[in-house]
Amino acid sequence: MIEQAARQLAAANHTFCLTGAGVSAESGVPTFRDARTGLWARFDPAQLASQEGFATDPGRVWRWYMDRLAMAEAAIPNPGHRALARLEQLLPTFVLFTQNVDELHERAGSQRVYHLHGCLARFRCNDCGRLHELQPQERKAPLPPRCSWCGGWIRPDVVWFGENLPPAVLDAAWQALERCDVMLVVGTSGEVYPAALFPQVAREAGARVIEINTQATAITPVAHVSLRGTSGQLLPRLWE
Ligand code: BJW
Ligand code: ZN
Repeated sequence: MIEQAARQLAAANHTFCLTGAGVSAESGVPTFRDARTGLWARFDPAQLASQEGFATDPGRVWRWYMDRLAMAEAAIPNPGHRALARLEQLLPTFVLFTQNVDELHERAGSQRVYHLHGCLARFRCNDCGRLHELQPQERKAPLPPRCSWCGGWIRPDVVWFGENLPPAVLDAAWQALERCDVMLVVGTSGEVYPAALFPQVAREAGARVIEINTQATAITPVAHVSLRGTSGQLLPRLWE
């Protein structure tokens, strides 16, 4: 199975890779939907990852994200991240679309990375949208800082439920989906839209869909090949 996947990748003209939280699990960054260790097993997404939750208690949302940012910054890219950076070097038309907000792909050396759900370490005003650089002490404050332009709350530049994905990133994704002949889907449950639609769209446009995950997911029925195991173990074997 893995040899077949490796052959398909080696022969691909355009490879679209979609990653999710599972890729960072081996770096110690928790996933969202793991029944025991996932963030949503311990925290309520409606309170923390929505405009309503932020309006209700901006301090709670801010502190939760700043704790996660500190964890992400302390994490180290794992062999799965490094393998994807290597694949990008080997395959000139490889593009990576990630749902992850931790930037471990970039820290592993990936350069063609599109962030579908934003980045934890970037900050913008919730009202006027302007980007802000923060001082270290502002991150540790119990409440989010205020925007120097309009006075609105500053928030991490991530995409909450009910919010649109960055239009330029989504446009790039739809275009790449039309072109790709191999899609590699790694470490995502395929529960969150619109990213969850990508494998089906690619397949309908003629791509081979290869899934890497420790378990079956909503993507599995759409995949031509499903490889079971961790991304850190399987991804480095894709060009052997
Ligand atoms: C391993 C492993 C190892 C573990 N190796 N594998 C159509 C139908 C129904 C609903 C909607 C729809 N269109 C839009 C919606 C609403 C909503 C949605 O999708 N809801 C569903 C949950 C039903 N979507 C939105 O609101 C999106 N916006 C949007 O569409 O705007 C237009 C619109 C609005 C309203 C209505 C209609 C249209 C925005 C979605 C934003 C998602 N945000 C979050 C939080 C980001 C900030 C933060 O980090 O806090 O993004 S939610 C969370 O889920 C996070 C993730 O990026 C995302 C996906 O999770 P992921 O990466 O798949 O992680 P897990 O935990 O689910 O899975 C991990 C996988 O790894 C598992 O399979 C494991 O087995 C595996 N694994 N270890 C390999 N070592
Ligand atoms: Zn502002």
